[in-house]
Amino acid sequence: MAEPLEVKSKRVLVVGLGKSGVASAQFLHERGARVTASDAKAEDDLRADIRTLLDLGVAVETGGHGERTFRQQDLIVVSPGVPTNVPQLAQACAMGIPVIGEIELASRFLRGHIVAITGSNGKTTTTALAGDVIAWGGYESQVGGNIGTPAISLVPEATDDTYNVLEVSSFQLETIQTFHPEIAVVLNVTPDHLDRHGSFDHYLAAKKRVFENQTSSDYAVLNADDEQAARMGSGIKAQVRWFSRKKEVAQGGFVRDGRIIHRDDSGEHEIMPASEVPLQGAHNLENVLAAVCVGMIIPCEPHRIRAAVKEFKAVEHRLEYVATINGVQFYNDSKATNVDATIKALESFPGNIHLILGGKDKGSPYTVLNALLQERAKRVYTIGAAAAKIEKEIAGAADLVHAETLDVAVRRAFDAATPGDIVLLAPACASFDQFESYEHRGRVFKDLVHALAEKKQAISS
Ligand code: UMA
Repeated sequence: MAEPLEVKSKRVLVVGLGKSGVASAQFLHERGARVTASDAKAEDDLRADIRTLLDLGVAVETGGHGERTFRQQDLIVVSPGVPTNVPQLAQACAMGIPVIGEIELASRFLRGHIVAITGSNGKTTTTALAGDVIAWGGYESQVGGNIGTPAISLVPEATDDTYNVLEVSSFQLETIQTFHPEIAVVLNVTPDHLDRHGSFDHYLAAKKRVFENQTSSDYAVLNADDEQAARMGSGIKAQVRWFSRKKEVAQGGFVRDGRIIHRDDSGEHEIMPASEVPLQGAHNLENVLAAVCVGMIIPCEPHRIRAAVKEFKAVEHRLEYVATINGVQFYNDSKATNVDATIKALESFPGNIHLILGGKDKGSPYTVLNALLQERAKRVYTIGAAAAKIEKEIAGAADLVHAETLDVAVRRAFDAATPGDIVLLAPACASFDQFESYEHRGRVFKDLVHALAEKKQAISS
């Protein structure tokens, strides 16, 4: 466990009042800190979220970040969605005021072990699965971080024996100091969040920070099939376990003759037939291999790892099956918030795909989708602010329908689809132009599909 942080009677500013900020402010207040919170949004837009804080007597600044508010602090805790180059924050940093992220704050107080899982795609599924593997293995485990439950909210339940399995994003890794996972997993790194990080190199550098406080008694679990993840194996202190779905690795998880095998100093262990993996897509086999490596490091017995994987259900909004209407299958992959995730979603189906694309652009090119669109997509329906850019970049690769909204996209896709077709929401964009979050977008999609199913049923009965 990292050196605890003394916050009692300290002036602490929490920046950003989403889930992370509200949970951090509450936690810090309970620990005796003199908490102020600041958010760029107007009070009316935050009212529901900050009620608890106001009831506790936390000072809340809304509608912008005051320069003076930032100056008068002993510590600043920043939410992942707040860029570190916000001028008030940069100025506070220059004045020597410590600025840490919520994940760093949590790690100072979390008892037990930390398993950190990062990557551009698959981290939510792998985090949930690794949490299950550890629990099936007979250990206490809890899951949080970028997956949706702020890590700071895990503190009350954690004991010295708990495995805290944290999904960590590049945003969260940007503001760590002593964050020290015993096991750090990097699944893959492909362009994402370039609007925030400025360049792929900066994004990659943030991801790499997951290893920076590890020692030779810790583990790094890396994808040997991913160019960037594979490169991370050199120059880190931790012991490396590899995983690959394409080749055998000396230490780690791989597939041989359709069976998942793990090899380490203790020898080879067969975990399970790959056909038992209940998740769609080659990328999910990688996620399973990563979770197997985590399980074997801890160590969990192979038959228990097998049981955990077999019982695992797809995470909501991650290539989630929604319904079949008149022979047309609907899948919700709202969590595909970048181009690479959309590629993985397209690769999961052999063809006849009606793809819904669009939302808030994140600066990566959509042209990389073109070969797969040509091969597998019947039609693309564009929505949201990025629609024009997408239409320009994928022109000629698939039939295009400018749908504008999700509602129109679902209806137009269903009208055009024939039995055996797939309607896939895998938008390659953030959701914030038309929705509160990717979860909100996914729920709206599912509601639209269920409403369509009810309507069709009413007509046919
Ligand atoms: N805000 C400011 N000033 C700014 C910018 C934002 O005050 O300059 C305020 C906003 O007005 C808003 C608040 O900050 O009120 C939002 O903070 P936040 O975006 O950090 O939101 P949280 O609800 O705390 O959610 C965060 C993660 N969000 C982001 O990283 C953008 C959630 O990941 C995470 O689940 C949650 O903490 C719990 O750990 C979401 C995400 O999209 C799912 N993550 C990205 C991804 O997966 O690609 C990284």
